[in-house]
Amino acid sequence: MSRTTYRTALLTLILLAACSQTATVPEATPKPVPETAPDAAPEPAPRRTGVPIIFDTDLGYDCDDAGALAVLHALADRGEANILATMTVVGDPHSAGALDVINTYYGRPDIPVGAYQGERWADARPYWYGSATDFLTPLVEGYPSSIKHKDSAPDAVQLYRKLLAAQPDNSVTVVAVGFSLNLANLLASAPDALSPLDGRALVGRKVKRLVYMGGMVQGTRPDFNLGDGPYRNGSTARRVLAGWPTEIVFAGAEIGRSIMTGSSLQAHLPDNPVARAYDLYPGTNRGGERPSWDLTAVLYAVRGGGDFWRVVRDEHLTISADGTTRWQAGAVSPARHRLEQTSRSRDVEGALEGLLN
Ligand SMILES: [Ca+2]
Repeated sequence: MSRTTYRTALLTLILLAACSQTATVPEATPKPVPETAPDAAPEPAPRRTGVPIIFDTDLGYDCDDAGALAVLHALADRGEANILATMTVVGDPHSAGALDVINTYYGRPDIPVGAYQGERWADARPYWYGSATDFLTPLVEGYPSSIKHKDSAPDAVQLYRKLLAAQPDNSVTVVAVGFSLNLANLLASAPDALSPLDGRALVGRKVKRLVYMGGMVQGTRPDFNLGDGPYRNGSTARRVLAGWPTEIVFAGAEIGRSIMTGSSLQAHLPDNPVARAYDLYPGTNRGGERPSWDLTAVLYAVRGGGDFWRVVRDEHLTISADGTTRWQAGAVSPARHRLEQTSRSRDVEGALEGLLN
């Protein structure tokens, strides 16, 4: 028998045996169809990948904080960011609830929300545009969330300490897109049951980088996030600038100012609470857009500069007594860097709008 003939005969035998076995297997008994569909199997816990982020915001002063959180959720959906917590530094009682609304809408209702719980701000004072009540209350009352009032949210500093203590060393990126009070209070916090380290040592061990929306280049007026004013205190910003033990990368107001976003979100997803925030906020332009100050800080924190920005590493920041910021030649340690845009604003707009929709 030639080798080819032998192989053919062997294959034929194998096939016959297989057919024979198939013929002797009894027909499978069909499973009865349940009268009611069984509960869906529990979804496996989502894999937490991406840059671990703590988002610290003054949501209530502007709608771009809401847009920034939407961008962060979109990056988390893509596995690029892992949102450890969202913190508000705003004294308004509804700011924490609005954060919880947005986290819940994007399918992450379990993200911890911390709130500034220190001495009460004068809640009746006007905001930059309108009032926080006009802006935040419809979000909290119109959408599901487990937190409605800051009294049911943990203290921001306590939450920072608890979360940081549980993270790997040198791993966490803090993105601050509001005032500096939570960060200053964290640095000043004492060892406790959550961590044997004081705040500065805890940050130094666990935080990799702080990305701060603020620190405009050669400002001619007090910086909105780092200067003095209602609901904020420039002295806390100077304490953070001097005492924060890791690198800080600042995205000054000039970075997001000409990058306009928000209108497509309102057009495509009008029921989205972030679209509602842009609609309610009195400072949006006629097309429903707002500069992307906070959105750009989040995008840099997760993706780095990419084609959009370069990091200026040979300067350092000073904050004058009135909160005016200046960048001067000469690097310092720990590093205080700033972003400089290297691309067209519409390219960044396209990237952000692609994430928002
Ligand atoms: Ca902000």
